[in-house]
Amino acid sequence: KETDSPRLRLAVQKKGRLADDTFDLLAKCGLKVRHGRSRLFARIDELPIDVLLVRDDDIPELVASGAADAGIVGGNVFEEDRLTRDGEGAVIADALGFSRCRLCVAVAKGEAYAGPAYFSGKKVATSYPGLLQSWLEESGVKDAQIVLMHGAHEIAPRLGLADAICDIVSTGATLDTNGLKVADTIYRSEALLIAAPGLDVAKAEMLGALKGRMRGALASQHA
Ligand code: PRT
Ligand code: ZN
Repeated sequence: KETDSPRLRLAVQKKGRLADDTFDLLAKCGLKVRHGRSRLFARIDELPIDVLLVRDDDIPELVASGAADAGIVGGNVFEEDRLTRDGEGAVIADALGFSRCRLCVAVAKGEAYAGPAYFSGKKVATSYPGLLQSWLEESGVKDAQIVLMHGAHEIAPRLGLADAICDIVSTGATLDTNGLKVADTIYRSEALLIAAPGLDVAKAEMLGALKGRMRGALASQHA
């Protein structure tokens, strides 16, 4: 029976910036995502794939744990998970080239910024403590304080919560409106196809087929 044949479970963002690009890519691959009654699952008929619709932040853990076999997630979210997790994480199957953005440290426009040493003794608000910490360490800054925030970082300096922020920048408009400027880029992000560690042969083959279609779709797009 059909129910016995294995299907690949792919975790994608349900709604948001990444979701739009992800559904576009699947469509260009000739894959129609058929939404059923469930708000959590959708189905692809052209390939044996079930789509799990979730918050982007949950994708690395779902894939690392094997609850999903694969996922599409921003490099920023994947890398932050990798730097802050205990135990084995998901692995990168491919870089997809869309949803590009930068993770930047930003300071007030009036500040003179000459390099990472600026952050010595400063407070930096972010929801990326792992990526920020590792950049500070690589840059030799030992006494900066990381203030964990889950949104609206750009107002932290005005509120006196922090001296600087570390957040995703795309056009730079958000920083500009809040009187901030990019000091340094600490990570360049694009969407990644990630996979559970130790996929069995059947699922690895399905993932390979999906990856092949994605490569084809992305190549014809850039041709
Ligand atoms: O609900 P859920 O948790 O799933 O979504 P989310 O709100 O956490 O994420 P979402 O949909 O905003 O972003 C998903 C992914 O898109 C991110 O993890 C990045 O990989 C990528 N991406 C690309 C961005 C941006 N561009 C972006 N501009 N993510 C966030 N932003 C935000 C940024 O945080 C800042 O507030 O946009 C603002 C800056 O944009 P500019 O254009 O003003 O510079
Ligand atoms: Zn999120």
